[in-house]
Amino acid sequence: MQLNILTYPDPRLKKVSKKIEVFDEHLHKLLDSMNEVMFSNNGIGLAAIQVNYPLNALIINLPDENGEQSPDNLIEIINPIFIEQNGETTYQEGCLSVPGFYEDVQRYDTVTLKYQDRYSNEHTLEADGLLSIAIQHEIDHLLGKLFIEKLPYMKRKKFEKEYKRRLKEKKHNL
Ligand code: QAP
Ligand code: CO
Repeated sequence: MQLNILTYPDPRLKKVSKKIEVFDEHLHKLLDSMNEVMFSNNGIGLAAIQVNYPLNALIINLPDENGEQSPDNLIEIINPIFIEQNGETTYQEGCLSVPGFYEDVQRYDTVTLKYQDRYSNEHTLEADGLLSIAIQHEIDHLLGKLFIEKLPYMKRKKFEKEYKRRLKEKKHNL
């Protein structure tokens, strides 16, 4: 399955993703292909909508203490719902759909969520640290939101100016 990553300002990134009802081979193929495209682009998190499938599915694969990603640490999250969100933290985030940009974003410190795996089995997960941030970032994608929308006004303005400048530069170089 050949997947391409949508990048800002693609309007398809603004769609609200739909609940997954069928846990079949098609879903498994999509998740496997998402994992491939995330890994080959040096990502640690990816939502299905970023590859043009507006479905409530996301994957996260955080590096270990040696900075290495392992298939053992892949988490596949389908139809997530937050059941608790506590505290406050700030982290410099990036996104495969906003390549080359990193900015501080404010999030909850810890989250608890319910979700399903690829076989439709239900799980509850309590997350803190980088996992908590990654989950919140990816669930925002399911709602059609990007991290740049959480920036304070002036930082957002600065981002838009710089991003447009880089897009023009890229086009010019084609
Ligand atoms: C979301 O982000 C996230 O700009 C996943 O040129 C963000 O995988 C999880 C990436 C913050 C936890 C904390 C970004 C790759 C990857 C780029 C990513 C780039 C190449 C971002
Ligand atoms: Co993202």
